Amino acid sequence: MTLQDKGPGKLECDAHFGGLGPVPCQVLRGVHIHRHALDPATQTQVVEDVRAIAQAAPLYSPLTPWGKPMSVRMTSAGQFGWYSDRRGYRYVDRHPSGSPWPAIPLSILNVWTRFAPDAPVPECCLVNYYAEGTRMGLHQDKDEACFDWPVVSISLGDDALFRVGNVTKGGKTESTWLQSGDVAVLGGDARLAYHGVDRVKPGTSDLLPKGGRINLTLRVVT
Ligand SMILES: O=C(O)CCC(=O)C(=O)O
Repeated sequence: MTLQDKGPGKLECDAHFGGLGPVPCQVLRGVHIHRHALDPATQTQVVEDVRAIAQAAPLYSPLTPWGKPMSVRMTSAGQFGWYSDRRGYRYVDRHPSGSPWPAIPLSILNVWTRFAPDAPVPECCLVNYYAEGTRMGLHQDKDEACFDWPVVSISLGDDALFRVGNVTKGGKTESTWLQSGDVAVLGGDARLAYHGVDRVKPGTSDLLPKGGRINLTLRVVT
């Protein structure tokens, strides 16, 4: 992988993943954003598989530890699901209904293998559904036991304004629009970077018939 400095905030890399040829990549405060990494057919397949996940493990609105429902609705696939309520953020091995989480579909595991080829198999695929008007505040992904492995984040549907800060709270932040098919990798020095989604722009993709945005984050948990 070669990195090229194309001016402030414009570090670019030219990465070859899984023999599929170079993927244009922007590096934003250490987060590698692979533009248009998933072709339309793959995006359609992943959405179909996410639908099956949501049928087995319906979306719900987790409560923050302060008792406020999150605007983004969530569910998970894999051995563990990310969960939050008044007891705090954590991973749990069951959906709130009491059922185990469904397995992570192959179409999604393939994205992990392509962008995190050296990492163990992910144990959680968190599914975030952003309806119009929803957002996710700046936060770190730090509920995992080990930060050696990246978080691989897949965007599907409407564009989202993705904000990245620092590995400590506060300071300067920068944002970029994520589009359907983009894959962001938070790894290395950016594994614990604060990040969030300011807003979703309605009507910018026709992938999801009812609009909105799906984000999938794949993580090694234990
Ligand atoms: O929706 C996104 O692009 C980011 C999701 C996220 O930050 C998370 O699930 O921790």
